[in-house]
Amino acid sequence: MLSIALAGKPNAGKSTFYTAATMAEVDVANYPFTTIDANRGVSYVRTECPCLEREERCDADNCEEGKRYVPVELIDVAGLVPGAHEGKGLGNQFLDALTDADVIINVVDASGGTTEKGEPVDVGSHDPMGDIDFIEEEMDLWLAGIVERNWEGIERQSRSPGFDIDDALADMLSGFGASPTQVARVLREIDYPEDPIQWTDDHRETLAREVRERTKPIVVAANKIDIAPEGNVEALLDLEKPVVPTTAEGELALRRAAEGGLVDYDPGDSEVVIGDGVSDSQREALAGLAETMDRFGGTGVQAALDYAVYDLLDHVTAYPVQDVSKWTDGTGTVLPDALLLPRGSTPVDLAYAVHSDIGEGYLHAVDARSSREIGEGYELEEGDVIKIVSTA
Ligand SMILES: Nc1nc2c(ncn2[C@@H]2O[C@H](COP(=O)(O)OP(=O)(O)OP(=O)(O)O)[C@@H](O)[C@H]2O)c(=O)[nH]1
Ligand SMILES: [Mg+2]
Repeated sequence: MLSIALAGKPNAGKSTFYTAATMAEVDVANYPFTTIDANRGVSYVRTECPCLEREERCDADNCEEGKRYVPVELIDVAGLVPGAHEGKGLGNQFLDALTDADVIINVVDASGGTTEKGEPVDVGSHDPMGDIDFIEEEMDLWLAGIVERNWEGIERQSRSPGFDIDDALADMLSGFGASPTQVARVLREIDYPEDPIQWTDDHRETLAREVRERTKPIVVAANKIDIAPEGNVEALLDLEKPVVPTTAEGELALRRAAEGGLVDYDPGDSEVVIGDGVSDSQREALAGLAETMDRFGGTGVQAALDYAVYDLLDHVTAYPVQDVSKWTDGTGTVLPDALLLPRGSTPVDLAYAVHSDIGEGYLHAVDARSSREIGEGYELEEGDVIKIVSTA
């Protein structure tokens, strides 16, 4: 499963975002380092289900009237302060939790109500701009530290015959979640000595930064938009980086209200319908939230997750089925599964994603929309419904 990590300085709203997005109960409080051990859970990205093209909506668990929710892993980690890579705050314990992540959501307190160490201050008194860069820098230095610590091993290996620096680096960086292809691509773009003994700290830092950028891309969640000064949010949105405005607390309130039957709201909806059963104070709070959603097109929590997977990671959703006319599996369930694959993936990749046996026994694939056979080199598109024919 794809893995998304919530990183950021303490007290920015990571655990609130996590709770809203997974509906799992974790500690949330207005002081730094509430979270110590990382929380891991299942969340979802939202897309349009192909069942919208059919007469009836599908019966998949994760489809709500054509709003399709595709599972991803979400990790909520301890807050990060400047100097974390040297062990400040909770230090490396935090950073190691990012190893498994495919993409990072950097939760920033856009309200300016907390310092860079997460201590509460008056709203608007801390400039959130700096909180974006230091997170990237800490991640880069953390990886540079890992490279540095492993360097002696690389130097030792270089004395044996047949040593290849590219292979050795790919091997070392695979522990950080970097694929050999990603490492190879980085190495093609930077200048470095073949002999590891001639590498300087600069070489190692450049390598670390480039690998980090490619293997852990970042989208910023400009959080607490419900209380943030307008200028702060505007300045963050003006950055030449991906930034999604969010109110994690608002999303959490909506999901709880929807669970309690007080409102009509599905994650990612741009508006909320307030029901009759709410008290006056609930109505007031929800109306305030509805106004924030009006300004930003929703609470942004679902949008940030979707951006991470569909834009930054450039994934597509494919739907394997057995019956090309009914779009069902062997038990008659319509569109039972939705799988996320990197753009450029083929029907063979989809077969492997379903099961390695299905991949190994792959014979051919059929596009369920046209009932035509598609070639092995066909690149899957968002929403493709595919029948895999396999010996398995
Ligand atoms: N107004 C507002 N407050 C929020 C929002 N999101 C979180 N908060 C509040 O911010 C404080 C910190 O939230 P947490 O979710 O515990 O923050 P964290 O980033 O996990 O903090 P650490 O675990 O200490 O790193 C809590 O008081 C939350 O209620 C939001 O969107 N709007
Ligand atoms: Mg937390």
